[in-house]
Amino acid sequence: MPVSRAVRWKPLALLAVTVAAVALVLQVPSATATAPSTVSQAIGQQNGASATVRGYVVGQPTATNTVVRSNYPGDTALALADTATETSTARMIYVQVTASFRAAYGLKTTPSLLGRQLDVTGPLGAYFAHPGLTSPTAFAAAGGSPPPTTSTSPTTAPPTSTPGGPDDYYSAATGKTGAALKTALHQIISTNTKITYDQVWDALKATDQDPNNANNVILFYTGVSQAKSSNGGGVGDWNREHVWAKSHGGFGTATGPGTDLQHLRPANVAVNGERGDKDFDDGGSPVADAPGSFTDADSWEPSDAYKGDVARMIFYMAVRYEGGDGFPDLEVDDTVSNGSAPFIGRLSVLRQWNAQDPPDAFEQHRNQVIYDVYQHNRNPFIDHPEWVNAIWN
Ligand SMILES: [Ca+2]
Ligand SMILES: [Ca+2]
Ligand SMILES: [Ca+2]
Repeated sequence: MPVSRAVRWKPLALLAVTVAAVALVLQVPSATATAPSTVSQAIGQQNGASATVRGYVVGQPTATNTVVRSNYPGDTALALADTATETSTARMIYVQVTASFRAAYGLKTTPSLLGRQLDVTGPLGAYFAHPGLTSPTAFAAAGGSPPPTTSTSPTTAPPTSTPGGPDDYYSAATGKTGAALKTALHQIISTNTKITYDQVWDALKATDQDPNNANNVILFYTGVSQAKSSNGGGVGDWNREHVWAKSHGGFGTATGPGTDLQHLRPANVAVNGERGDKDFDDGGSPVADAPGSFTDADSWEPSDAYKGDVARMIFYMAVRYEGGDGFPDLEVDDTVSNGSAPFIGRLSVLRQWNAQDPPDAFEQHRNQVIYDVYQHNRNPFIDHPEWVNAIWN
């Protein structure tokens, strides 16, 4: 069983590695010793000499063969790898984070470090009985943040990378496009464990936990950090927002689409009510309770930070629900007047939102928690945003 399950950005990570490799090659003629070592090189140079190692933060080592990617127990160690997607501890180096660096380079205090590229300087030697770097003398950002995503052309075959779960999670979808890709993904993601509507409360407290405050959740549409305990139906409480409005198909809150965590988010009660069951589209008047959001009589436009999240949840629902399990076939269309039909729009705008707001660490993390803990299925469009255009074009 893999000891960590990275959310992978393989093509872009490979691109970044390629760029780094080219940069190294370009420095060969001068033969300077200043170029940082790769993690792979550092693993092979466990000789006690000081070196600067460049790698992506892929988690916190807690034992020789264990690296965790959430619920970090402390700020004392990092695992670095040559790609942000690495899951094999054999290709990681374990870095001790000594006291003076913990505030800035500890994962418990700064969980957003995950996926960042760092340069760390110090003697190369075993740590946790594993290739490592201990007693560091310097940490620095290498300038690399998690590689942004881009959309591929609809005619481009999907990449063969396998994000998230087990290495073969998406193997049945490899090389497919269009309807064949949608069918393959439906089969992959439809074996999920289902939870009750009451269980959704506690699940959201985990999936949407504030990375900087374990007592809070981050509310959808507003980004407000609010006490987990303030869930309910009163003014100022948070409740369970169905991003695919449950009236679109009338599936209610029976165990099924109405309890599927992949499109449920904690939201302010008033904001949830104002969104109501509207389709999604650009335009309207500003929403006072949700700065950056707009609405009019027939549609809702979330603020920019949530546009891609909304799109990927809607596309997930369209693939997950194809008329089986006694529930309607949910589909995306290009209108905003769907009423109670099992459709949501507007397709062209949702495609655009997916491209302009790529998955971030929070969205990836909640997909992982849903996969690891609750439903054991994944939103393929968080792992592969380019698959939206491979199916809907
Ligand atoms: Ca409208
Ligand atoms: Ca977002
Ligand atoms: Ca469908």
